[in-house]
Amino acid sequence: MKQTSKKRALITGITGQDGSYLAEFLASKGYAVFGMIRRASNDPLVRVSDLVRSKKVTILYGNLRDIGSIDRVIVETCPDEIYNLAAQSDVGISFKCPEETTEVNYYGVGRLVNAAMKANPKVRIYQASTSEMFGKTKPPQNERSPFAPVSPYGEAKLKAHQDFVVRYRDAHGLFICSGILFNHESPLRGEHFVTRKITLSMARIRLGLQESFELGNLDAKRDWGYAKDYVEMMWLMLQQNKPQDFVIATGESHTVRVFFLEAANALGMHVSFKGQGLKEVAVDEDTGRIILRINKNFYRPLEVDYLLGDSAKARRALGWKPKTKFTDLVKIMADADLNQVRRKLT
Ligand code: NAP
Ligand code: G4F
Repeated sequence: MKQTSKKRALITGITGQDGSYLAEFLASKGYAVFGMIRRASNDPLVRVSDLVRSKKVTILYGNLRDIGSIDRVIVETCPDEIYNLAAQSDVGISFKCPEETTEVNYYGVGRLVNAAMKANPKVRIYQASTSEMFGKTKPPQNERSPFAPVSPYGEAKLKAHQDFVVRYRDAHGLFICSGILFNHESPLRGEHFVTRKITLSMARIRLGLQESFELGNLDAKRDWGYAKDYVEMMWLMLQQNKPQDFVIATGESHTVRVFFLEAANALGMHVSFKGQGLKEVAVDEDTGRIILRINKNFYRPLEVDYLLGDSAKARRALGWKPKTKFTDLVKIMADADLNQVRRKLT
């Protein structure tokens, strides 16, 4: 039962990068914030421990694979707004675990949306859609671009967008929006995503704790923004008069190679590339050591080569402007990892 007049927001995926930034943002807006988490064998609350301790966020157990748990979470929280950020969000892993990916990223969305609509037809829902849905579509990509996903992750997210966002909005008048977000990163990014893998490994190499690390395709291009800048857009989409989908991106794209070079620069390291293909390496010019090798196991069976978002619609309708430039984003991440690794040393 509702006990306060505060607006109530339910966030699935609150333990993830975006969930933790969004929880902080909504708490600062005066929302009663509820986070759904799944059972884990170790503490899943590291990113939101301060918010939980200060009672700005209430945690409930639930899993997008389990309809009973979703029903219970919705009945117990009576949300005015739901932010569905929970997902198997790793594109590479989606090739290895396609069933789980479809189960959570497609059927899970259906379970949540149906349960939410049954409890409150006026609920407003944000669905975390993705630029991965564009796949092989030529850049720049915007809301009118065709979708051509190449990964099980992209396919599941696209089906969820078509079946539970677009169709439910048309057929049931549900207030549901897809944020088609391009890659966004931060010091809270999972350590297996390429940007964080680079900044963390390079920080460890810089402090002499690691000799080298391995990457896959250095030539894929991504439109990388700062996660902290992006969560406000999720909220803004649900404050509009009409539910609509929006592309959120910086409009700048860089290769993985450039991200690596920029991270080296941010850490005061001088590096150069030598060799070609799988034999290519990066050398630390100050020590002469190889610090990066290519490993074909980090290549994907199918790659999205070039993502570059056109968020003119969001700029117009939501006043969206990315605040953090690419070089500043890399510096924020590199500095945070250097400090974190140093703290662990003392
Ligand atoms: P993330 O850090 O990987 O977080 C994913 C969250 O989903 C975690 O809290 C995870 O819980 C939870 N989760 C996974 N399976 C679940 C299940 N079966 N039931 C309940 N919760 C489950 O991802 P993120 O980067 O914050 O991204 C948030 C959302 O935006 C995701 O849907 C992602 O696909 C989408 N997206 C992200 C980007 C990006 O660049 N970051 C771009 C476009 C779209 P555990 O902590 O227990 O694993
Ligand atoms: O950091 P990534 O794993 O991100 P990816 O695949 O673009 O997916 C992220 O962004 C999507 C939005 O477009 C989200 F929907 C999704 O949830 C996720 O947040 O890989 C980026 C690029 C890829 O081209 C990959 O092949 O980096 C390349 N890469 C090269 N070496 C690597 C590696 N990626 C990872 N994870 N690890 C490597 O060693």
